[in-house]
Amino acid sequence: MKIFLIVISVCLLLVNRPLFAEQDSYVFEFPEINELWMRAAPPNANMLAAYVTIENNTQHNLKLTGAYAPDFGMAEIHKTIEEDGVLRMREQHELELPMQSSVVMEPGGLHIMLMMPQKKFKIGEKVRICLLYQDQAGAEHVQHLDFPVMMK
Ligand SMILES: [Cu+2]
Repeated sequence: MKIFLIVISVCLLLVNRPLFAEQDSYVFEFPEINELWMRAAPPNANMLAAYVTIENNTQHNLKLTGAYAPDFGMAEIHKTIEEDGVLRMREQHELELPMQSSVVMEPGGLHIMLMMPQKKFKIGEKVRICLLYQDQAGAEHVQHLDFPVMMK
């Protein structure tokens, strides 16, 4: 009888473990990435721009908090805004990316501004750009992406 009870409790432990794990753990998922490209520029250009569509198809709210590109001295998320007929660029330190929403970066609007290139880029080549996110718990997540250099 004693052994039988032990067997039952061991079975319950085995059955319960994955159930508890599923309830307690939070699995981070990156948003879906589409339409990513970096605009080809003359070899002497010291500022380049990259564009991407970020779709948060997950069930968690996210924030886009920045970008990092190893081939550049600086990378920032910018928004082009027209003020009194003048186009200005504003750094976006935090872009809300609520669940089931998307952020579209395209020429004339949001973009990844890449400054101080450390090398020259050819059309067709790929450039590593990493996007930085913050989840609801405040944890940082880095998404490593390769942007093709294109002339559009
Ligand atoms: Cu800019």
